[in-house]
Amino acid sequence: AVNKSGKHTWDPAQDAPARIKRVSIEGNIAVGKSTFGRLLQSACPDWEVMTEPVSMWQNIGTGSSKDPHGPPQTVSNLLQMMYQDPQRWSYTFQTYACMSRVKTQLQPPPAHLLASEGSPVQVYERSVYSDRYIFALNMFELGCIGPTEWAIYQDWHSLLVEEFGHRLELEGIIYLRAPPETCLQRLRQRGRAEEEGVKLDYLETLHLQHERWLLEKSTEVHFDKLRQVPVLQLDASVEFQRDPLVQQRLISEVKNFFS
Ligand code: TTP
Repeated sequence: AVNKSGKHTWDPAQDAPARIKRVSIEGNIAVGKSTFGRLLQSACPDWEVMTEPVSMWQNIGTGSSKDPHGPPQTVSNLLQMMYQDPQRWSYTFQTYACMSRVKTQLQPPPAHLLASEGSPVQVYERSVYSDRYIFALNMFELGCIGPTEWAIYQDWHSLLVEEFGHRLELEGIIYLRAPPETCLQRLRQRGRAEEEGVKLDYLETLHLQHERWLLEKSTEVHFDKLRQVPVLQLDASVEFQRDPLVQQRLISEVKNFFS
């Protein structure tokens, strides 16, 4: 919508102005999605990167803090629970992770993007689609999400995507691609406590899920529009965190792809 002064405004019942592109960064655990998001954010003033709410999954408040006679407020670390007992907690984890993504993807674009005269882009770390076609599918194939849970997950996921329709759609995907061995090295370097037990074979299965979804365009992907979203594949096996030349090359690949 455009108000009297000619500025673009956000009507939550409507789609974001069509000229704001929505792009997600996808790739294996620890490949460097957050680092790359920060690079994009600083190199492109018209790009707004929405970070992934990992800390929300690590700190879920349980019990009531409002009722003085109620149980004391405690905090659950769902990420840790999922890694410690995947059979018990994977379905719950994916439900919560997906819900937090829907909330993020439905947020209005920030004012500076609405006001931008250039080609604004809203960027997400992962999406409701990787929730389903990477993690939940993987956990189902590993037997950590049971057939009944999987049927229910797919049912409500399809309902959400159909109901929120174009507000969850993406105009592009950046696929940060690196060998699982490189991701394991980066994962060990960052030392997130919950991930201590992650083994190479788990990263290998996640790598294959990314390849099936993003490169082979697997028929598992049920949304036709999603299968047509352009995918920019970037070589993230090179060290890009500290090398400004590599950073520049990657950023210009992204700018060219989305210009
Ligand atoms: P990632 O989404 O891969 O985030 P990251 O911080 O590892 O990414 P990067 O280093 O590339 O910036 O996963 C965060 C943690 O949550 C990781 O341990 C994997 C786990 N996870 C799941 O188990 N299921 C999910 O659906 C998601 C999104 C994450």
